[in-house]
Amino acid sequence: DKTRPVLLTGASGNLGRALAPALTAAGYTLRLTDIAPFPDAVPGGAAFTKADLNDGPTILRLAEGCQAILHFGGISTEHPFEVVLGPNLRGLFHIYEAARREKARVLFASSNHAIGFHERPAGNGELLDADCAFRPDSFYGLSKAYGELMGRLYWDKHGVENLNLRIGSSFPEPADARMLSTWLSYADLARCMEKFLEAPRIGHAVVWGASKNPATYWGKDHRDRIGWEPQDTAEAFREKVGTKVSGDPVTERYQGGGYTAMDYTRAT
Ligand code: 15L
Repeated sequence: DKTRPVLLTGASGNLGRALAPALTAAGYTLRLTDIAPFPDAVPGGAAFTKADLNDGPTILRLAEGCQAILHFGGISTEHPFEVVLGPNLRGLFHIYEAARREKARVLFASSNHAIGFHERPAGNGELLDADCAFRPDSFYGLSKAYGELMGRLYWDKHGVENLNLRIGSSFPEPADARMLSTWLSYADLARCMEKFLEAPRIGHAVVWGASKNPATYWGKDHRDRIGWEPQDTAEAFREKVGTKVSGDPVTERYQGGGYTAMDYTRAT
C-alpha cells in the first residue's frame, strides 16, 4: 500500500540519508524526522520535521495516518546511561504508542550490540540464531535489547506488528576485518525495508541485518516472513580490510568488537 505515508525517524543519520531517496524512488511517501537538520535536499514528495523523540505529542502527530514507522532515530553508539535513556528508552515508548494508535507496523533498527557479548563463532559452522539470549555489550546495546522487548510486548498485548533488524555494521564499505562478517550494504538494507513494507503479515520478528557474507556469525532468523534475501557480500573487500584487526583480546573475542572492550573492568 503506497498510499499511506511512512514515518522515517533518524532521517538525518547515515542510514536515514541512504533510505530516504531509495524509498522515495520506490514510490513511498515519506515523513522524515530527526533532532538534527536533514543535510541533503529533501526527496520529492517527502517532508522533513525536526523533532525530539522525547516529545511524545509531536511523535504522535508525525505518525498520524502512517502505515509504518521505520525507527532509525536515537543514540546510535555508546554513551553514558543518562544520554541513552531519553531518546532510546522513552523515545521508543513514544514510537510504539504512536504505532498502536495508528495501527502501523514498526521496523526497529536494532543492533548486534544487543547480543555483542556472544563469542565469535569458532569456524566450525556453529552460528548464532536470532532467538539467542540478549548479551548487551554497552548501555547502547542494552537500549536495543529493550527496544526489541518493547516490540515483543506491543505484539503480544496490542497486535502491533514489528520487525527488529539486528544490524551488524551498515556503512558504504566494511572498514575492518570484523565487518567481513557483520557488514550490511545500503542496497541490501533498502531492499529489506521494501520487503518489510510489502509483507502481508509479520507478527514479532527478529532478523540479522547483514549482507550475504560467507564469514557471517549469524544463523537462523525470521527473514522468511518478509522474503528478504541479501545480495551483496563483504568478501569483495577482503583484500582491503582483512589485516585490520585491533590487537585487543576482548575486542577480537566477542561479536560486538570494540564496544565489548569499552570500560571493560572484569579481571578475566
Ligand atoms: C552499531 O550499532 C553502531 O550504530 C555503528 O556505528 C557500528 O558501531 C556498528 O554497530 C558495528 O557494530 O559495527
